[in-house]
Amino acid sequence: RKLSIIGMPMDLGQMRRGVDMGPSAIRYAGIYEKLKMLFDKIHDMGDIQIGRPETKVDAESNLRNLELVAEKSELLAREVDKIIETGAFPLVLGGDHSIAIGTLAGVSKHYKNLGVIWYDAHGDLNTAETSPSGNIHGMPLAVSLGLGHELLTGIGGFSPKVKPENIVLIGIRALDQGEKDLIRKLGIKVYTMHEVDRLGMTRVMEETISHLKERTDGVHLSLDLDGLDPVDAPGVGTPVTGGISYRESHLAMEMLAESGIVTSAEFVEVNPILDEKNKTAMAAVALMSSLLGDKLL
Ligand code: DIR
Ligand code: MN
Ligand code: MN
Ligand code: MN
Repeated sequence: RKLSIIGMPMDLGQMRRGVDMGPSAIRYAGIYEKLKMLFDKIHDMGDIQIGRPETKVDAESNLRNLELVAEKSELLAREVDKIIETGAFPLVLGGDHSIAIGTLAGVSKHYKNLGVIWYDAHGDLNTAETSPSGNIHGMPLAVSLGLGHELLTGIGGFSPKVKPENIVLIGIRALDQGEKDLIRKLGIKVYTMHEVDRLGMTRVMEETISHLKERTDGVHLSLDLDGLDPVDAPGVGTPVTGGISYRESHLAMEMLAESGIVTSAEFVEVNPILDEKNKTAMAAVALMSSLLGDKLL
């Protein structure tokens, strides 16, 4: 079993600087030491080069940093694609959640029916038309469904990357009106915090796993640290109270590990500038190790 880690230090999908330091913060939190006993081989491929581009708002679409996000996502897609071709499990470190556009473009070409678990406070289902912010990190799941600016949906040379029935959202507690409409229209499976409270994480994950097992040939986990409660993950750009606890998140990761369905993952929105002593990156590393099979006994 092989693991390849790749950092995507991109903060262009939203307005708060510092999330570009996410990959460094996660490495500093001991990712290599925590994961090395779980794999025969770990290859840290380093970071995609983002540079220090100036923020530009696309005049026509009102999208912030559209061209840059598209260009850098194409680079990530290619690297993720290559990782899968070497037979390794790709683990992508963000960066804001716009990086999922590139990750999913790279992953999706290897599966006929890719499943996606979107673990997040937000739906990330906006398009330029519905977005209240113009921030691309609120759009990657819509883009992967083939909805949005063609510079983004066209990354990797094909679209869509995922079908609506193969998506499960977990931890949702902040949706814009356009996102609600889209969820209803496409019938996307969503476990909001209401369902997490009501059913408990065990049942949420049992249902998620059996739903995806039936219909997919690979599953990508896209975990936004703001899915967790800000008490457990304070270092994120858009915290929302009333989130999933650290313990519930561990349980979710352990159940995914047991199921064996997850074939790629990314951990995004870690912003060490906004954090308390790197707590959020440490939570990310702990969750990754549970996801990838770490057990106490
Ligand atoms: C909001 C916030 N829905 C937007 N999205 C965030 O800007 O589209 N996603 N924070 O993680
Ligand atoms: Mn390939
Ligand atoms: Mn997100
Ligand atoms: Mn979020």
